[in-house]
Amino acid sequence: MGGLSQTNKKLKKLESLWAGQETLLIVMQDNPDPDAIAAACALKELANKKAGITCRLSYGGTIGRAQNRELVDYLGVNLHPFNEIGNKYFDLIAMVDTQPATGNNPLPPKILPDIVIDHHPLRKPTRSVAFTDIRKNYGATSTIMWEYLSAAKITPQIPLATALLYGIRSDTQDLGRESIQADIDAMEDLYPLANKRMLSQIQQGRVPTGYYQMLSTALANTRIYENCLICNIGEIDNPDMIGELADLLLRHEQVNWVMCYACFDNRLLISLRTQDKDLKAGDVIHNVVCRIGTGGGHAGMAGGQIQLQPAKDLIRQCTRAEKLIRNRFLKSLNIRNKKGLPLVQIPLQTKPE
Ligand SMILES: [Mn+2]
Repeated sequence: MGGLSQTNKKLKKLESLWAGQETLLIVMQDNPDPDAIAAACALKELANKKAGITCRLSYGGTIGRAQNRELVDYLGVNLHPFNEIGNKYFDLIAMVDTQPATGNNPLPPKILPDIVIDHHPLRKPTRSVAFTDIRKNYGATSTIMWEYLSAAKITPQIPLATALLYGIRSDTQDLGRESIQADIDAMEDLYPLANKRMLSQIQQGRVPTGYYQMLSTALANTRIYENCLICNIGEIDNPDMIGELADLLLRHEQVNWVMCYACFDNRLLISLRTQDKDLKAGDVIHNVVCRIGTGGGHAGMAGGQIQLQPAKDLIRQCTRAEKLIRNRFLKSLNIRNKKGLPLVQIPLQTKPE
């Protein structure tokens, strides 16, 4: 079925679901990325314009990455931490770019949302949701949301168009990974509506010294095992960096697989990236976190998390979990050499002239 005719049908269903309702909570994943932020804003626009529904956008974790903060500022949208806003006072709950009980969003697993729109593979609990639109071949949820706006004949304002374009570009790495014709079409439609200068300003978001310190530590803690890299970032205050580093490391010319992990907020967070055509990152992450955490993802990228017990010795727990995920990861890829080599030599400090 073509994207737009499917979207038209879905839109009708959505309109009957939210008819007569007044408030909608839109839940994003923890540490929402540009795709999640743009998709949530687009759903808000749709619910506002088509049904006069008041929406609140909510997330877990932080808005850490400079580009994402820049994007939120530009959109002028209020994003509410879930622990401050809760879900009690809303007629409806929607989820975008994530699904119930995945472990990467703040909605308690007992609470089922009414609407789920996502491009990750369908999860079991999602089947019980009243309205779902899961298109796992799409490169971005922003592409799906752009189709909804088109079907509803809503032309987004410049900031929203810019955000949707950015959402698609960053989730597909400029169509370089896991994208389909629908993503290309959406980008072509959005391009004339977007503020290109603003887009490049957002992408070049300024960063503090700590960013380079983190990068330096992470590179020093990266080991190469045949065609795969494992990077231990250590403790971080900005979880978006895990995916950003994984993308950077996957550019290594000999590397097909990357696993990056870091400790954040009493959790061990993991990002996988691959160019492997035979084995999916989403399947490998399930092996890696089996029985100790949660995870999911696409063919080329996946993420997982392991909850640690804050009261107990965190460093020991972390070290044990790290060893386990490293071994499981290498085993999944049939890599026997468990020692690996440092990716880079740390140079001796040079004295100033
Ligand atoms: Mn996405």
